[in-house]
Amino acid sequence: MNHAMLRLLRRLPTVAAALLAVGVFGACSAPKTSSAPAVPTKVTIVSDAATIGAFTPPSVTISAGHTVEWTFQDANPHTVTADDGSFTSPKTGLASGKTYSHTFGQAGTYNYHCFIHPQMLGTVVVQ
Ligand SMILES: [Cu+2]
Repeated sequence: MNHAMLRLLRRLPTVAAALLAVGVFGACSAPKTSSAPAVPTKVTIVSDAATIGAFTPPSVTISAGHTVEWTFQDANPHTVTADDGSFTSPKTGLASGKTYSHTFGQAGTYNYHCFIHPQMLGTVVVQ
């Protein structure tokens, strides 16, 4: 074994310890957002004699950064359209079996409606 290689071998424990320290520190300082994504909050869109359709439940409360998933369960097409236009499912409408999801990054109260049936109303409260 030559002299240079011997020197390297002597330094290996130091190098390994340094790498380990970086690894442990990195794991501890990892942002909490890297954990598995939260299960989306579900809203179902069903037929309703009074309004032609309904969001069930009409109001949900979630934490900022979380997602609401709407499931269309009516043969008639509906939309999920923010009153302020900040999000919408396709305005031609989605019907039974389709889903639409939106992730809310900012706290606030988001009122939405069905573009086809304006009397269908819902609210997402983001805390
Ligand atoms: Cu509708």
